[in-house]
Amino acid sequence: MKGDIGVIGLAVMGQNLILNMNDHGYKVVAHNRTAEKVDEFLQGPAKGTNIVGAYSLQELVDKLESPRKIMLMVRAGYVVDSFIDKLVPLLDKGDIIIDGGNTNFPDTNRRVAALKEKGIHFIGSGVSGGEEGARFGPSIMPGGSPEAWPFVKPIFQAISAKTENNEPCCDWVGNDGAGHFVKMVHNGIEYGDMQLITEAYQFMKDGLGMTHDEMQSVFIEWNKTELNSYLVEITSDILGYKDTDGEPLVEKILDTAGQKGTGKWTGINALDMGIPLTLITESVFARCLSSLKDQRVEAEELFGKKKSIVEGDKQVWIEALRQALLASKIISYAQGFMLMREASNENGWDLNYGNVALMWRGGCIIRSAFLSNIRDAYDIDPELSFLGSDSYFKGILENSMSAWRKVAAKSMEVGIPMPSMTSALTFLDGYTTARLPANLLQAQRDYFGAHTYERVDKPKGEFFHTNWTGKGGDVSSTTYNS
Ligand code: NBP
Repeated sequence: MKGDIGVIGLAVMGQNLILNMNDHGYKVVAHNRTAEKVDEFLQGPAKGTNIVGAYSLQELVDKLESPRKIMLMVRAGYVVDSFIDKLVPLLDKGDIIIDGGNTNFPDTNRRVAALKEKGIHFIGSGVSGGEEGARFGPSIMPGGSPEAWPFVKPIFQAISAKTENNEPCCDWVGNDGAGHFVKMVHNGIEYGDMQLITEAYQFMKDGLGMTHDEMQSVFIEWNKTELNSYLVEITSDILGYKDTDGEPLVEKILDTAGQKGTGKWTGINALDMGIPLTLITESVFARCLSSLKDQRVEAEELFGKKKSIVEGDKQVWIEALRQALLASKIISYAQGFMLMREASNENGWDLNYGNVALMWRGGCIIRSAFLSNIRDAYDIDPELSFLGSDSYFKGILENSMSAWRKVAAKSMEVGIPMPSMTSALTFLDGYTTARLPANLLQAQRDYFGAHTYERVDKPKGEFFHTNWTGKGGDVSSTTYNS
């Protein structure tokens, strides 16, 4: 009997996905560049299963049922291209290559188009949930050649995470690189969620002087509210974890954050598309700032250590902080969905935002109860342009407003950096202000560069230039927006 699917790449994600597919009754053929890893896998975790090995790409291709489905779980970038180049001459028209790595979506756009010319279908799929997700149910976000989806759908939906209503956290996202785009935004939102939690932690620790056990209890309680999520849950575990000397391990970890690029890509795409994705971008910058450790140590000596003490009723502050975190999180998701909406319009992807929320509901790092409410919001209005306008989320934003302002103002007053929570509030203030000071900005642009402006008392699209000093000429610059 031939194999149902081939998987190339036997690192943590590949191995666990293969075992997951095997659990669901699929016969998987496993290949890896370094052949010894095939043997190690077959004699180790795959022992006693139906999984078979292939020591060359030709052997892999020969062992698969037509149309062949070959999934790459390898390092993103040139490694994916090199496998595609080697596979194509061995494949038949109608065969399917799937890239399940963290690929930047323009690469997927390019590969879908190039392989289409050769009659090969290509799927670029986000896979989230890390090792455990891959093994027992990840969130899977596939996009690319729609013709390929019916062949891959049963396998992907079987191995994916399921919601409490047993819905698979995997559905077709859209053409071209849509799946990888949505996965990128997922990772950007993950950056935002993590940063928001760390800001709450610093406010509690430095501002309220709370112990780790107290903070752990707060996160345990918060996990029983609208904030219920995987990241809040693991934060409570982390805060309670003691090193061998009985002290909290988290305080022994160097405060320099790493990043692999997906948050940065999200920010870059937001800038390219002109979407004010402030919270996620601040979260990326917060990681950049954290990495300037030596400079920060010197600067603290230079400016003096801040006494960031927050006076007042601790319980009142903790509840204010919870509300500020929840409201900021709504803004982060609202911005992320604004970005996906713009990308969908620009690329003709026709994204289903309710389905995206459903795919993130289980299996992935940002899984949370909150995503069910996002799905409901898009069920009510599939064209919702701002998540905060949905009645459920609008209610939370309005109810949290006073506490959120209190936390933001106090953090500024005592010098606790909270870039994500404060920028989220600033965004909402801007978004809900009908008249912003951009009129003055347009005047400045016209003053120094004859960039022209539109008038509130004339139709949009009519441009004016003023000779502000009486010295300049009447020639204006060309009107365009980048
Ligand atoms: P890695 O990203 O560490 O990739 C390891 C695989 O890539 C191995 O099979 C390795 O073969 C192969 N490889 C490399 Br590295 N360089 C190669 C080359 N020049 N030629 C051929 N093969 C090469 O594995 P992973 O952590 O399992 O992740 C797989 C994909 O899934 C990545 O795109 C990753 O970003 C994504 N992802 C990872 C996670 C996670 O939690 N780790 C979560 C979600 C998505 P070798 O054994 O011969 O060196």
